[in-house]
Amino acid sequence: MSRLIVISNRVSVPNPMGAKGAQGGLAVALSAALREYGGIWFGWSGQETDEFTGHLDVQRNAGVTTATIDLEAQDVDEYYNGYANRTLWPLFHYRIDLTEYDRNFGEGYERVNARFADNVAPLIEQDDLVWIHDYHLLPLASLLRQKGLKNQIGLFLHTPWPPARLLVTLPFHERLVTSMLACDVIGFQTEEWLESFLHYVRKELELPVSDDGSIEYEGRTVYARAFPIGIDYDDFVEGANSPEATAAYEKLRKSTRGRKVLIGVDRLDYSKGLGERLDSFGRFLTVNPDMAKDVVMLQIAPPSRGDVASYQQIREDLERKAGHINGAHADVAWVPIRYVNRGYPRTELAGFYRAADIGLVTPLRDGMNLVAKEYVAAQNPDDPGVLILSRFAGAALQLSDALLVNPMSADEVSETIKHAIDMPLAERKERHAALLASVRDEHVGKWTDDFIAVLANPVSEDAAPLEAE
Ligand code: ADQ
Repeated sequence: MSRLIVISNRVSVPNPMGAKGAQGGLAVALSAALREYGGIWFGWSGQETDEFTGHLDVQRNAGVTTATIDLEAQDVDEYYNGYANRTLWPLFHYRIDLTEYDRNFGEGYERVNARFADNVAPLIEQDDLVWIHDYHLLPLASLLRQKGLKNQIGLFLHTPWPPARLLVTLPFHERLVTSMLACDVIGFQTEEWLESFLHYVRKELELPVSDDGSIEYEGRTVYARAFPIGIDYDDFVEGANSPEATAAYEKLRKSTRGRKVLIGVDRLDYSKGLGERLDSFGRFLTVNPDMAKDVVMLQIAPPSRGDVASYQQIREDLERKAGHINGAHADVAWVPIRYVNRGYPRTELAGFYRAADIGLVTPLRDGMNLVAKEYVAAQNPDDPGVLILSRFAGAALQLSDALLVNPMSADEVSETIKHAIDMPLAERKERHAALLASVRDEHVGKWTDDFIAVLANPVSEDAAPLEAE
């Protein structure tokens, strides 16, 4: 059997003690695949070094081998904070207003991808399957090919793929996308992002794309497909029933004193629609003064990418907005928004989800969104909460039994909150049962298996052909 080489910007080292909940669902699933196939997980350590040496820190923990490199401060600035998070991330989330085009970022991105290629290539053996992750490493496959690698190489993009009209604002966009075609398999979260990618390939690169999503390029076939990611369902449900989750559940229920609880859980990122969400809740309070004091919103938003100015800005904006709404509506015994800037262990988070009557997941654009799936998995099936989900999250394609909303419309979201509060138990149970079946069946272990199966044999009959436009 082939080994598996996973390459991603950061590497999640499994806890040697095998502590539950220490890794997120994606990391757990990739670790499980690495245990099954053997192989290595390669990436950046997260550490900086004065001078890049390519020194590999190789570790083996809980049956998984990881190999990491340190990067120079300039690399981190130009590649990670720069091209990845100030150019590609906003562009891929349709925010050309926030996208920065700086030639140094582009050079840093190519330099670090070349450093990845130089240092991972010697670790790759003849029959290994190579699985590259995300927007940080789009050109890596082509750099590995330049070194003579003939292995099967797959790339999975966790973000959306933007419409061609936006992507063409990126200098050297053809070169970037063409470099991705050095892969054998390119995976997207949903059919929507896949179609968008294929449209770009047809229109801008003028390459033939067949009905099954395969692209002919330089005498090779590149196979593009959607692989919707899921959560580690069994593990999450187990966590939701743990004593830690029960304690968190009780803490939140007790402190909210029988009020309806709305919950939002997101990395502090402009793509998550946090400002629009607070505005929508503010609108709800204004339009429904009779109900206002019977609801509380808990927004958990741990800071991320704090070195990037747009993230510092959104943090300030949200603090101001939450303060403003609370100032306008609170009284001595009740504050409508609890706004918390920290992370919680997964079990505790599961208890909070379960205690919440409404899950508010309203990103402006999201590759998939796992919080929506976690909220569904954490509910009590006999008395489940209601999921309000942005139609612009990839997850909306699978979770169509949620209350789907346009997160840009405060009126629509406010009305939907009222609808969710009034929803009878029978309808809540019916919707939840349908959502739960999808979350349970499309779990993250299935996602790794599906991707690896197609990577190992892209043209097999199992590789369900898809409809292209
Ligand atoms: P993210 O943008 O990070 O992921 P998401 O899919 O929602 O978004 O995953 C966030 C994860 O972080 C969830 O597992 C959530 O529980 C956890 N988390 C958030 N806040 C937390 C807190 N306060 N404490 C602890 N944990 C917290 C990217 C893409 C998504 C895609 C995923 C996976 O942007 O679209 O779904 O990758 O492919």
